[in-house]
This record gives sequence, C-alpha cells and structure tokens, in this order.
Amino acid sequence: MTRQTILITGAAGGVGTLLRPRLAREDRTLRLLDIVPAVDPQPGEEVVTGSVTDLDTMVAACRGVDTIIHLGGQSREHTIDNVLELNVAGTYTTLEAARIAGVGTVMLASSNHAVGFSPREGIPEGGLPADTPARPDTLYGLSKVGIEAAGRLFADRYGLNVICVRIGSWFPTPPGVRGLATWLSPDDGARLVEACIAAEDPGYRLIWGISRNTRRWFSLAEGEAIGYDPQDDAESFADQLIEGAEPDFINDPELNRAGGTWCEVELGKPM
Ligand code: 15L
Repeated sequence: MTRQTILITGAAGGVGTLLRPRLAREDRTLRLLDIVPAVDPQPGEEVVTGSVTDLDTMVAACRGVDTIIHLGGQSREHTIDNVLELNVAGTYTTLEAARIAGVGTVMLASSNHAVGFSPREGIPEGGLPADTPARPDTLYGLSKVGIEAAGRLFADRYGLNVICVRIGSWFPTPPGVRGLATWLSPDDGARLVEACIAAEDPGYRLIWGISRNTRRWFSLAEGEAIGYDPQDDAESFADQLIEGAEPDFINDPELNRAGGTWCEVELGKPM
C-alpha cells in the first residue's frame, strides 16, 4: 500500500490533539498545521507552523496530501471580522490550496451551530437530516454556513470531494445534559475521520458528527452512507449528568434547539 499523507489544520487545538494518536498508522504521515507548533511530534508526524489564511503556506502544506482534515479557525462566538477571516476566508484558502495541489478530499469542520435554531419539534423519524437548511444561531454559526457554501462551490466548480461535518460536541466526555444528544466521543470522532479518508469519490456531502447517542435527534444515516459506524453512546454518562428530573428534549428551550443556549448569547461578543 502506498503511504498516505493527511493534513490536519488546527492540529494543536483540542480536537486535533484528540485525533492525532487515533489516526496514527505506520503507512501514514500526519502533517500537523497550526499557528502554534503542535506539541510532542511523534514518528510519522510533521509539524508546520502557519495560518490557514495564508495561501502560500497552505499550498506548500498541501503538497502530496491525500486528504485534508480542516479544523483550523475560530471555534467560538467572536466578532464578524474575526469569524469571516478565520473561518470563511481560512476555509476558502484551504480549498483553493487543495485545488492547486490536487488534494483528493477535504473534510470541513462545520458545526451544529450552522443550524442552531432548528427545533426538535416536528423532525422526521431517523432524526434531523444532515442537510437541514441553514439556521445559524450566532455569527460563528453564520461563518460555518459560509464554510459549507465554500465547500459546495469547490465541489461544483472543480469536482473537489468535500465532506462537511456538522459537529455536535466533540470532547473527551459529554459537556452537560445537552451533550447526551450532541456528544461526539474521541474514538467516534476518529472513526468519522477514517470514514472520510476512506470514502471513494464522495462528491459533496453533509453529515452529522455525533456518536450513537440514545438521546440523539440528529440523523446518522448520511454518515453511515460513507461508512461511519459510531460505537459510543453518551448515555453511559447520564447518571453523572442528570440531577433531579429527567431532561425534556422536547420542551426545554436549552435542549430542544440544535444550538442549545447559543441561541441566546450576545451576537459578536467573544466567548
Ligand atoms: C461548536 O461548534 C464549538 O466549536 C464547540 O466549542 C462546542 O461548543 C460545540 O459546538 C457544541 O455545540 O457543543
């Protein structure tokens, strides 16, 4: 088998740090790009320091790359200038570099906050579809809609394979009761990335990035269609997370919209 090269942007962040050991393979190079150097590089890892907004840096980083896992950018609510620059322009630059360098597939980290105002009420059996129309809850969510649109543009114009993952809550453990529905475990996150790497000519896709949570209300079908088979369930944390009455995912406004409390935060105020 020929050696694979995977470029991870935002590799020094929380998700990149969870992914690195889980994606390590003898026949694979992980190229780790971030504005600060990724710590403690292991055999098979290459460290690149630079910004996803710089085209020259990105074209150089994309050389010989099979798949890009694009995590780099702003991960919280921030000013409009900040999220447009880091997320929309940063993703455009990453896609343009992928095109120039002939990269096969780009996985884009979108977010549940691109559709954060979607209500739990009235969703079809099987869950909220992964291609639910944009309903951003924040400027951050708006920038994630822009990321998805940038991916669509490059797929339609140039035939680039682009998989946008509307990530739920990708953390070591579910963050609070909402996480019982939205959690993406570290191991399932790696399974999802492996499915994106293995997908042959997927074209443009939107999928949800969550685990097989008992209380999920987001569809897994679109992820399963590219081979994602999540094994973890936030339910194993339910006893720790639920204090008192059972949570009401149908009526509680903190739980029954995809974005949870992000629907109420002050727009443009850095978190
Ligand atoms: C996101 O998109 C954020 O990047 C992350 O920090 C979490 O807040 C996550 O969504 C979530 O909704 O739990």
